[in-house]
Amino acid sequence: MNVHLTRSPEVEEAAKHGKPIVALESTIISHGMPYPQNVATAREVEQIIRENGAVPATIAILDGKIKIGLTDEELEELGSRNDIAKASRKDIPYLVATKKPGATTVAATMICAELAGIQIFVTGGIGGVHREGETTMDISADLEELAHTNVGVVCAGAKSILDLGLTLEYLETKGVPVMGYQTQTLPAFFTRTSPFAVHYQVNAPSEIASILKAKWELEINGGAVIANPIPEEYAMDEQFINGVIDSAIAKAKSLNIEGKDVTPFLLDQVNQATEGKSLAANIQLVKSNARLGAQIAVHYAKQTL
Ligand code: PSU
Ligand code: MN
Repeated sequence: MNVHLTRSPEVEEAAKHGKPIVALESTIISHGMPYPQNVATAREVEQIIRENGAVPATIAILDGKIKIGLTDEELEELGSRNDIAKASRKDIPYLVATKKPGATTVAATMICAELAGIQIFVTGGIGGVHREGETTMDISADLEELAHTNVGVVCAGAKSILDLGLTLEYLETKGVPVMGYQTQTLPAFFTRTSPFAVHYQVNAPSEIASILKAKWELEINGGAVIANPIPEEYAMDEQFINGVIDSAIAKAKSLNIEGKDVTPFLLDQVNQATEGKSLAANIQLVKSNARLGAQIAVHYAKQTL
């Protein structure tokens, strides 16, 4: 193991016995959801992964170490403190060396998962090309990470705070397969559909595991997006949520919000404007992703035996 990594006792035990492990990010906890729902959700998501036969490894940077798996106290700390850095690829060395706390984004979690030998990672939504990204150059580091780090990312698509069309174009250019779980259209996080098609429809966790295995056996480096639509009963009204998102983007623009603050600002605005309705949807889609991610990890581990 890399000297900068430490595994929680649960993850250590799982690794020793070759049990399937699922990585979880922590920016969603510190910057994606309000306290205390963030911590409660993180715990419930971990439990769903256990119930589905895998071991959860929530990843964060604490005390100069990349933690692969967090204790209950560490989860609480991460969720309740408001001085936790949002850690993407560029931030990992600084946070490790200065021993400052950081919550890992999709990009950073992929890096840490790969270092820890974990192939499957569950989150809510990935970052992407922001609207007007062609002029602002605001393109999430998540996309570049997907281009070269060997981790499968289970998500509910991407929020329409992004330009979903440009995001798909970018992923296609970088050779990142975008698979729709039992769907042909790219889900848009709060809603099950968007105007865009995924590259492939996949219908079973075992099928997804085989595709990932084939990719990496072929030494085609990079990640893959497994897009799992939010369960029907929790999906939000498309017009309503898109209206809220449009206002949030306008507000971000008028306040000159830039760089890494854009995404957390928009997420917070959307949460506030929907009075918790979007938070409830967010929580449910992450749980649904956890179920699917654990099932994929179980099949992946079987196929590598
Ligand atoms: N999108 C969401 N929820 C989130 C994020 C994105 O719907 O919590 C977080 C993830 O951690 C993602 C990061 O990796 O924001 C992307 O930030 P940026 O756009 O600054 O790269
Ligand atoms: Mn950005």
